[in-house]
Amino acid sequence: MRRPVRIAVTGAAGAISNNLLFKIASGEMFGKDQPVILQLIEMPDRMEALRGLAMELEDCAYPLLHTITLHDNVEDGFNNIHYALLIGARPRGPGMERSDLLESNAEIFTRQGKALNDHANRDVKVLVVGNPANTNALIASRNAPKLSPSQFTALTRLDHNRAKGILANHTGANPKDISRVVIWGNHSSTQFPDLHQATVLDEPVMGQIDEHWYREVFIPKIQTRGGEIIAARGVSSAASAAQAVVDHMHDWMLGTQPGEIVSMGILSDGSYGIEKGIFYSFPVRCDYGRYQIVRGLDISDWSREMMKVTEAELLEEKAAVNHLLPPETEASHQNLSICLRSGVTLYADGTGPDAASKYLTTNRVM
Ligand code: NAX
Repeated sequence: MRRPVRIAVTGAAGAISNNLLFKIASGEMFGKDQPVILQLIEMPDRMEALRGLAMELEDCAYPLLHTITLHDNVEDGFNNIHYALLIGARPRGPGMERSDLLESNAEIFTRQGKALNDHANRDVKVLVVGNPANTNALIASRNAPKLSPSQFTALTRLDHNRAKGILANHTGANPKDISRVVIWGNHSSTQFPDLHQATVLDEPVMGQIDEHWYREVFIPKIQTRGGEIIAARGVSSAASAAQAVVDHMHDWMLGTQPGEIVSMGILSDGSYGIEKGIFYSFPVRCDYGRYQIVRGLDISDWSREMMKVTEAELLEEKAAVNHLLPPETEASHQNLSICLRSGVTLYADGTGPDAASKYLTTNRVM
């Protein structure tokens, strides 16, 4: 049996977490041989609800659930963690402007970035879920000078999974037979769900769907799916978001399927002409806790325009919080090279300068 890993979850008594924690404790995220310690963090007034949730987790008698600890502050909650799932965020209230939302979350994620820097394991891997997820990830990362920006990611896997699920429904295929879907950009309605390299049973998707349906129905549907769910349910996506968190972390640590691409919000290194220094969703492959941007995908002029629209929104978000970003981490966020993040550059067909070299194949030592 492996040594347990420490996983911190913020917003732990919230709706996403209510669905997520049971999946983590049952081994769905990191495998059936990986014990977990859950360090659950909530606002002080939600601690009683959190205690109830912890009792339920205990009552499931999960063999892999080593310990649960409850915290009303991130400084304690992040102590020695290997993983941080940052779900809690300030929701948009009535009459609140977008810039107010960005600012109030900036406070939360500044504190969390600092707490990760000071209290987490040096190798901590961070997933930001709380919205605006991409810019919150940037704020946390910029406030953690001792950590590499490559340790921070933002969730766009829900959008990725939505694209697969809705395409499966449209084509009659099983989602498992759909590959190489890509979400570019922001987790917002400007995101670009790209099917140009997607396949169904190894055949290009674009040859099997109507271009008009793709542009006029599919893309807006993915972009506004979150709102559609709120309108129908009265509350936002929770179970599907929890599944996306599991998939994101699972693939990051245990690897993507051979030939598969997944979407992750990560610090742009300038790939595909996207401005450096923002957290942008790219096509990636993962292996043993590393991820590489899949390079060399064909981008048409139309796609490039779509990618630029969502890039522009992220640059605007960054500009709105720029005065809150510490200047001393500017350089590290402008100069993240692919090498630092991955060691190798992979191309769309799986080859690359280092294609012959083997990855590290030992189990990760915690
Ligand atoms: P809930 O309102 O059900 O739960 C949020 C919980 O976070 C609350 O219990 C609250 O007390 C807690 N919280 C707030 N600030 C905190 C802080 N500073 N420290 C610790 N806990 C804190 O929301 P839920 O439905 O769980 O959604 C959580 C976040 O995920 C929201 O920001 C939401 O917009 C975002 N989402 C992001 C998605 C993505 O794909 N990136 C998809 C799903 C979701 O919309």
